[in-house]
Parts: sequence; C-alpha cells; structure tokens
Amino acid sequence: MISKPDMLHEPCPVFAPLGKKIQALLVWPKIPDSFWTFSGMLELLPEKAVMPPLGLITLAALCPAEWTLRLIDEAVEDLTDDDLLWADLVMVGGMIVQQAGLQEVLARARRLGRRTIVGGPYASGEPARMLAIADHVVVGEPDEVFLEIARDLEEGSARRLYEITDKPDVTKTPLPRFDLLRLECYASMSIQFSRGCPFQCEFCDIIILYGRKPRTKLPQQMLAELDKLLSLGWKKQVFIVDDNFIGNHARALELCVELEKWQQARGHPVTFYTEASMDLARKSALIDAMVKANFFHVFLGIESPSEESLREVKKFQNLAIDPVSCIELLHRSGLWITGGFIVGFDSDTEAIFEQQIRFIERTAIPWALLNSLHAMPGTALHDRMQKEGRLLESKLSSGDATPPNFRTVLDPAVLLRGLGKTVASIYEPRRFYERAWRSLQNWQTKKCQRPAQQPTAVEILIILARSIWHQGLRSSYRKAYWKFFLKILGRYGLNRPKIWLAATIMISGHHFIPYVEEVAKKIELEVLKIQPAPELIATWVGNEGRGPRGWDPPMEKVRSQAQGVPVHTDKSK
Ligand code: B12
Ligand code: SF4
Repeated sequence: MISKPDMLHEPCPVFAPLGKKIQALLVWPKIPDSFWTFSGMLELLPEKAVMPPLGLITLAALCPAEWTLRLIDEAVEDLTDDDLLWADLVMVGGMIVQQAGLQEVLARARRLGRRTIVGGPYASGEPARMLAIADHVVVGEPDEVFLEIARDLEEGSARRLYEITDKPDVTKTPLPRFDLLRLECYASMSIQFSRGCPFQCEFCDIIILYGRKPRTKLPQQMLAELDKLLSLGWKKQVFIVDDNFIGNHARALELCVELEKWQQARGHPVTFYTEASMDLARKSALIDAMVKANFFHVFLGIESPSEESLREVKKFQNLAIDPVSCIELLHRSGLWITGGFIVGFDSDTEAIFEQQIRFIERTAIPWALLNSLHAMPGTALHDRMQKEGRLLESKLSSGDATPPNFRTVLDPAVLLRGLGKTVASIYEPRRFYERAWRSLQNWQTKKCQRPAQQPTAVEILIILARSIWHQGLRSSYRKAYWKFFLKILGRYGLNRPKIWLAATIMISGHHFIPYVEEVAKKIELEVLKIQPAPELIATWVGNEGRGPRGWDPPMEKVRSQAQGVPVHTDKSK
C-alpha cells in the first residue's frame, strides 16, 4: 500500500509528463573504500567490483516494458554528462555510505535538467534529506506498486514522496535484470532469497526497512534466477544477499535441497556464500543441506564477545550458544566463517578491544570486519539515543573510521583509537596469515564442495604474477606472504576447495593489510577533531559548554584533556 496523501504526497503540477517511452538511466553511486569493498584485492584481479547493485536491477525488472533502460555502476564505469543527457529519468539508489555519491549524481542530473527519482535503503531511512535534492523519493520496497509510480511519471501526476508501508510479497518479485550488468566486471553475483529477520537487535535497520517477518522467494524463483545467470555465462561465486539467510530456516532448508539438485544436474557451476545469525550452529540439517548445495562461507553477525554488550542490544540469539564452539562446529561441518564485530556499546569498557582481538584470534577468523556502533535512522538504538539526548548531527559517513553519531559512554577518542589499534592488530601481516592458515586447517571441506569454474590457466598466471609482484616482492609483508604461500601449496595443493579459498585469502591481504594503514590515518584525523587543541578552548565557552562536534564533554574534562591528563568516562554518571 502507498500511504495516504499529505502535502508531499499530493500530485505535483510542476512535473511534466514523461510519456510512455521513458529512457531511464539507473545509477549506483561509488561506494567509498572500506573493509567491505575489497578494493586492494581487486587491483590483482581482472574484475572491477565485488558485487553488482541488485536493488537497481530488481527495480529495473519492475519498470514498464516500454521503457528503455541503461545502468551505470560507478564502481565499474564513469558516469558522463552524455549518459545523463540521454535520460528522461535518472533513477538513483544507494546505502548511507553513498550519501556523497548520491548527492553528486542527483545534483549533476538536476544541473543538466534531468528528472530524478531516488530510492533504496538510504532514501528509505532519511527521505527528508533526499527530498531536498531529488524530484521524487520512494521510501520502502516498491515491488508491488512500481507500475503505479511509473504511470504517474508517464502521465505527469507523480508525487514528490511515495511511502510504501506494506511489505511486498517477494514471491511476485520478477527476475532481476542481470542482462543490464557488465557481468565480466564483477567478482561475485548477487541474488536474494529473503527479506527481513525475526530477531530484534537494537542497532539493526534491516528489521525497520524489511520487517521482522522473513519473506522468502520460492525455490523455483531462485532456480530461475540461477538459470538466467548461467545462460548469461556466469560460473563464479553467488552471494545470497539476505541479511539473515536462515531467518525462516524451514524455507532455507527447502531451498538448499533444491539448490543441491540444481548444482548436481549442472556440474556444480557456482559456489554460494551468505550471511546468517549464530543460531545456524544449532540447525544441523540446514548446515548439512547448505554444504551439499555448495555453500563455502557464511558471514555471521558475531558483534561482541561481551555478554553484557550483547544483552544491552538485545542480541539474545548470540547468548544462547557459546560463540567459540559455534564457530568451531561450523568450521568442522564444512562452512568457513567470516564475521562482523562492533565496538562502542554502552557496556563496553576499554577492555573490549583486547577481548575482541582475543576472540578473533581464538576462533581463527581471517576476515573479521570491525566497526564502531552507529545509530542508523529509524532503529531502536536511534530512538534511545534521541530520548537520552545523545544523538549528534549525522555527518557524511565514509565508513570504517567514521565516529559514532551519538555520544558514546566510552570516551570517543579512546573508542576510535581502540578501534584503530584492534584492526591494526588483527591485520598485522603475520597474525593475519597465521589466522588464515589456522582457519583453513579448521575448515573441514566435504567431498561435495567444489569451487566454481576456475579462471583459465592464463588468467591464473596473470593473477599469480600480479600477486607475486605486489605482495611477494614489493610489499613490506612479503615474509608472511611467502610463508603462507608455501604452506598452502605444500599442504593443500591438491585440495581444490581449500586451495581456491586459500588463494583468495592470500590475495585479500593486498586489501586488508595496506587498508588498515589508511584506517589508522583516518582515525587519527578524526581524533584530532575531537581532542580539543588548547587554543580552541576559548571559542568553546558560550557554546553551552559543548565541544565543536557536539560531543558535549564537560568543560573541566575538555580542559584536562587539552593539558594531556588522560580522561576516563565514568559509566555510572
Ligand atoms: C550487498 C550489500 C553490500 C555490498 C554492496 C555492493 C553492491 N554493489 O551492492 C557491500 C558489501 C559493498 C556493502 C557494504 C556495506 N553495507 Co551493505 N548491504 C548489502 C546487502 C546485504 C544487500 C543489498 C542488496 O542487494 N539488497 C537486495 C535489494 C533487492 O534490496 P534493496 O537494495 O533494498 O532494493 C529494493 C528497494 O530498496 C528499492 N530500491 C533500491 N534502489 C532503488 C532506487 C530507486 C530509484 C527506487 C525507486 C527504489 C529502489 O527497490 C528494491 C526492490 O524492492 C544489504 C542488506 C539487504 N538485505 O538489502 C546491506 C545494506 C544495504 N548495507 C548496509 C551497510 C550499513 C553497509 C556498510 C556501511 C556496512 C558497514 N558496517 O561497514 C558497508 C559500506 C562500507 C563502506 N564503504 O563504508 C545497510 C544500509 C543501511 C542504510 N540505511 O543505508 C544495509 C541495508 C544492511 C544493514 N542494515 O546493515 N553492502
Ligand atoms: S540478526 Fe542480524 S539482521 Fe537480524 S536483527 Fe540482528 S543484526 Fe539485524
């Protein structure tokens, strides 16, 4: 359902009809580099981006057949003025970290007199910001109503804001327009099985954007998507993008059984990976079915080894099972584990950084993605921070080094520096490769697991030559690299799944290791902004005692910091 009209929802007479044969340009703005973008690793590979913008190609499938569509993913190609001038309508989507890119694309389109419409997770979370810079804003999932919106655009009756309150039935969502992508530019392809998650983690906006009742596609829809990809020549990794693939575990199990048959009938053309909640470890039949369907790795929302912090943010599913044995069990059962970690919960003390490092080392998770907590718009955490008067003006978020958008209990400088030290420790080359080695030993591959079609011999040689040149000869961490290289060759040279994954982890060092230095620099810059220089103190007086960033440090604390006296926040206050 599209919500009831108010001022903004009224038809807006200033918009001319665009006619039946709209030329629409879909644009996915560049994502700033982060741990997630694997940008350094991509320098060694023939591909230009890790994954495609699935939201936009899903939207493309919802557009009327009479429209002519083109897609520009800025991770893969530049957006030119000619591209924008070609379009009657510029359709932009993106995440919160793409704010700068979204603004730039929309401003360029507006300067060139193009009509713009924006949607996707960021626009859904903060429509007011988008309304200032786009002609039309869509909040929510337009799967069942986009034809109505399209008709409004064609006929000149389009509203400024469409708020879609009902969660669509995804069994009716059409097959994404994979044909609009330059497939050769991506290292992995994306498909979606479910939207929504049954849990209630306080910081999570998935349950706000997509609801708490997981909605799943039918197995035959998924198989049709995979068949389409195969017909387009795709034989590499496939990411099932669900934030919690096992939100409805009975349906996930049904799907995996069908995926196994599909793989067997076609000679295992793809490998899968996905994201899931920790309770996966308690579902042995599902784990088994995933392994048989050729899942290789799973990203778990581990967040924190601190039980107090998990309880604070209502991540109860992680408390119901010992996380260390859970990861060991998944490794033993055939699923290689990556994980997300967060620091900056109210219950976190300065000990959290060491605890995170110990946990990540003990469980041997090479790809551990660590961030500080952020209060995403619309979440329960955001509401709480607002009620407690702790919310700060949100600033452009660049990713890993962005300070939290609320006043943290832990001193913000301590938090940021702790975050920096933690990532520096876990991606210290020797530790990183040693953890990678242990993870490969822990990961017990099964006979049914097969890597997707290998690159050709020539492609392998090119990747290897680049890796040896950049990592083995020119990098500062070449000793750790060669040690890992020789060990995996000696031990797993004949184990195809392991050698494939080991090679992937090996070249991922070219992303993580140098990227950590970037993060450290960014963090120091952020810390400088929050640690007041003595000469600035005078200008703060009269600002209700608040620091320029609004951290609201009491003046005596600010002064003592400026004099170099370490300050610790007392959580009881
Ligand atoms: C894949 C993915 C990524 C990929 C993106 C690569 C790519 N090219 O897509 C990578 C791994 C890079 C990534 C990174 C991050 N991600 Co991410 N990611 C996802 C994920 C898992 C899937 C996205 C997807 O394909 N969805 C499927 C499509 C079909 O859904 P959709 O995009 O919502 O599209 C629908 C509607 O929104 C709408 N729509 C979409 N676009 C448009 C455009 C128009 C014009 C219209 C009308 C409608 C419309 O139509 C679609 C059909 O209904 C989502 C979670 C999720 N379940 O969606 C998170 C998600 C998008 N990511 C998120 C976040 C927070 C991040 C990170 C910041 C994580 C972090 N902590 O560091 C990082 C960014 C790092 C950085 N650079 O700083 C948040 C975004 C929150 C927000 N409000 O913006 C999400 C929602 C997950 C979450 N809650 O944590 N991510
Ligand atoms: S388990 Fe993951 S997707 Fe589900 S509510 Fe928690 S953080 Fe969100």
